[in-house]
Amino acid sequence: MNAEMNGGELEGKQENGHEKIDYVFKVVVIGDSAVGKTQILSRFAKNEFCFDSKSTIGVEFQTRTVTIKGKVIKAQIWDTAGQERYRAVTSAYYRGALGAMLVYDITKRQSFDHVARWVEELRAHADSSIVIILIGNKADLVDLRAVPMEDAMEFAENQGLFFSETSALSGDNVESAFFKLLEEIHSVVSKRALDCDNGKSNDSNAGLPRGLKIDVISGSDFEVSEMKKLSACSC
Ligand SMILES: Nc1nc2c(ncn2[C@@H]2O[C@H](COP(=O)(O)OP(=O)(O)O)[C@@H](O)[C@H]2O)c(=O)[nH]1
Ligand SMILES: [Mg+2]
Repeated sequence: MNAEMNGGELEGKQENGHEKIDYVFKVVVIGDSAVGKTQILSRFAKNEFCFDSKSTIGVEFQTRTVTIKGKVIKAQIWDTAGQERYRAVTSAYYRGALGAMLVYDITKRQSFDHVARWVEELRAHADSSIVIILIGNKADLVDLRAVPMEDAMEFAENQGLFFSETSALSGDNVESAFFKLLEEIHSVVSKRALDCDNGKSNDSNAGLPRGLKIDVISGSDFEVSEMKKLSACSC
């Protein structure tokens, strides 16, 4: 599996006998405990949401295969699985990650105040070319909002992060946020491959997303009564 990570191209390789995977992208989901990381992940990977999600022990990942610009990409999305509670997320967790989803809860100011710390953690442990998207989750809880969207947008802009508000509960923007992240990773990986082809592989900065345009995904109006759309979940 390790050989498949880091955006390694798997030309001609068949998965499950029929599916050809071009790339495997490792993505990590981080942020304070109880902001909805596990639910965002299950919404994207399985289209599920569980009200009584319990934090599990150990690190886990889920996968979903998508097509971006004609390439079949297997997103391998890692969940801190409760380790974040004890600020015990190990550097191994970040190793090989090409993207990060940094989640806070729009109803918990503290979870947003801690976002800067999580960015520092990423800068310290992850690859410098990692693509980061800041996510304000639980956007369905409009009456409990404690973090104005403008504050988060400003922070994201200053730090060079993408930004979106999501609701794992209704599913709003979860898909688009992951696609944004995966598309950007794909651009970085393609550029890196191009630079190598052009003989720039000796440049230690090759492939870095320098001047990455901040493209803030605007929040949309959320429909709260989306429960009927939820599928039965197995956890
Ligand atoms: N209303 C609402 N609740 C959510 C949402 N996402 C997660 N939750 C709830 O928040 C709690 C923590 O979610 P969880 O995914 O376990 O958080 P984690 O610790 O960051 O992985 C659970 O009770 C979830 O049901 C959301 O988008 N909207
Ligand atoms: Mg969790």
